[in-house]
Amino acid sequence: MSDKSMLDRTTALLEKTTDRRHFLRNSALTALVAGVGTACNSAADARPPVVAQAGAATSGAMGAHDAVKAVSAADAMDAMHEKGIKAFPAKTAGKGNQVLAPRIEKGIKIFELTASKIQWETEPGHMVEAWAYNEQVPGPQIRVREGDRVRLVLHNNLPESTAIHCHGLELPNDQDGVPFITQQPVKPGESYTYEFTVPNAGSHMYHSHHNSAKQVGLGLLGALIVEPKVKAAYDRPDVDQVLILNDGAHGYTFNGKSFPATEPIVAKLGQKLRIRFMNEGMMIHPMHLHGMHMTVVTKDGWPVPAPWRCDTLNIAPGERWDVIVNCNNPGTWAFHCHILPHAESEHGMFGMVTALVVQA
Ligand SMILES: [Cu+2]
Repeated sequence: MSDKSMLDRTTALLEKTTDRRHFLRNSALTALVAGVGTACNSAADARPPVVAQAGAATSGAMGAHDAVKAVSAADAMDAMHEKGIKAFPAKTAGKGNQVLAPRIEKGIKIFELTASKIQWETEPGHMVEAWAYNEQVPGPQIRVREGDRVRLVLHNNLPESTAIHCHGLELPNDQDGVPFITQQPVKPGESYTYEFTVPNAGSHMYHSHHNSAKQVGLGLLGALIVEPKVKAAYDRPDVDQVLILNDGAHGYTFNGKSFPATEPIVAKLGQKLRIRFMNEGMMIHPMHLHGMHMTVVTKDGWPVPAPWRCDTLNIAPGERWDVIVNCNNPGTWAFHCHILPHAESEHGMFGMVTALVVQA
């Protein structure tokens, strides 16, 4: 193709301003062709007519040929990004963090957890080996009340020993679930029973405390939520959402799924949303919400001295942070980890990305 015909094609492209997408693309292209280097130019409105700019292309930083090539490469990349977004929320087999109803015997709430090896779909078509409680990643959500008598029965169907630690509960020492410190490991094929009176309220977790970098990374974890005896205002939200972060063998996940298979959080305009962030991974994840701020109300289950506001909140391994979002801005808002390689690549968004949908 001669330089002249490429220039003609560029000019023709620039004149096709039929929709916003073309307009945006052409703005970028015009800027490139004119050698401006950026579409975000405060003098954009004062630009000379398109054809005259295109005529200057040969002396610009990027020639017309390069500009056409760049647009074509950008189109290919944008198509991949668009495909991922359009797929959201993508369907996958299996759903973790489902509330587990206890069996009640003589006033004791009994929860049975069976640890076994399963196949888990983190995103469409991506099957991974998981070590899971009751075939869920995260394991079933356990919800109890401050002062409840609770029995946790662990059945180990794994090829390794394991144990359960209730992370955040201030239990008697012998119920702490740490092999060789407070108990013997629970061998393959064995069962083990924990029993205690729930001492402190808040957003807590249960997880393996044996070979844990591997076992928790593979999915042996879950939310353990303790309702307080005396409720604060933030204990009566319209929507209560657990968001467990993990970054082990399954990649970057929210509640066991990667974007576009993560679940959107949905609230109606004016509703109060409580998000219970829990980090079961090995890295810090600064969670960033678009469009609205979060008000931090508890840390590791304890009320903060004074609630404070932010739009980006670091969630370190082992931490739980509870926030309230006043859903006052309608729309679909990106909600993601802001360590960008945990959320986006050349191929589009992945991993720790979801959306808060505020319905008007
Ligand atoms: Cu992250």
